[in-house]
Amino acid sequence: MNATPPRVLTIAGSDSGGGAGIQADLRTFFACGVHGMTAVTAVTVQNSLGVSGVSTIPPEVVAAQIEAVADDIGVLAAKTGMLATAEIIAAVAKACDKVHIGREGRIPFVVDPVAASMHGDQLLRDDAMSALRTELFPRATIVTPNLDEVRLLTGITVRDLAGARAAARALHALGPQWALVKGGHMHDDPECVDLLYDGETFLELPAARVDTVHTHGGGDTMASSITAALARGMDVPAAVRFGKAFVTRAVRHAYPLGGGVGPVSAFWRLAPEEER
Ligand code: PXL
Repeated sequence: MNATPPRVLTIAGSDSGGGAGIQADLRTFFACGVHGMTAVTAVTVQNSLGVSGVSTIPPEVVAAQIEAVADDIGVLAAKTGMLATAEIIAAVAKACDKVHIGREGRIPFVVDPVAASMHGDQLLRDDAMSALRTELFPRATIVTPNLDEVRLLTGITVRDLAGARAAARALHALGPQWALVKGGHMHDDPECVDLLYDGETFLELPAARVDTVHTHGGGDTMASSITAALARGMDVPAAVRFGKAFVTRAVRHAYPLGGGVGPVSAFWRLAPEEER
């Protein structure tokens, strides 16, 4: 018999264009050699030009997906993406407690507080941001906001490393074990410095900025590669270094798609060594 690979769960929305969301997560899980499972929260009608419709899944169906896979298959690490509504967030929090996902239950839990697409399409209702803060952040092993999400969550506009440190402190105070402030949206900075904080120590993770507009699904790819690494038993700093290296290569291999913004590409992992 073949060995069962590590099993991971994404709780997120579908992107019909295949660039971000559940589709990016599954591609990343595949490239990382882990078995990906899904609890779908919403179906977006989407192409490379943007989102033209959203249909949310009933909260009890989201919870049932989480419980079904956890009870039978088992989950070694989980992540969240687009959660859409406060009702879905409440159902996710309850289901995760039931199956021991999250810091109390000890199954690593990556909370990526997805608020909007790159085009500015809203993926989380206004009233749901506070539910994310109060219901999911205290359960998270790590939260992974970009700078737009940092501003919505904390009110802090990050312009430099000192601002990123203040934001990391404010995020950590909301209850996660670790906060990762991603610097990718600081567009005039030639480096994309991410800042990782556990309440005591700041770890700076720089990477050269890649000149491309095709970064759709970048945040999802980073959070899902961190999740895969945690499922493989890495500690949080090692998993974040792995995720940062994974997404940097994925941005370097991003490709055009349709008439708008193309996705980052987990395909780099399939390329010959010299082309990575
Ligand atoms: O990249 C964030 C994201 C997450 N989930 C879904 C999305 C997007 C961005 O467009 O569509 C479903």
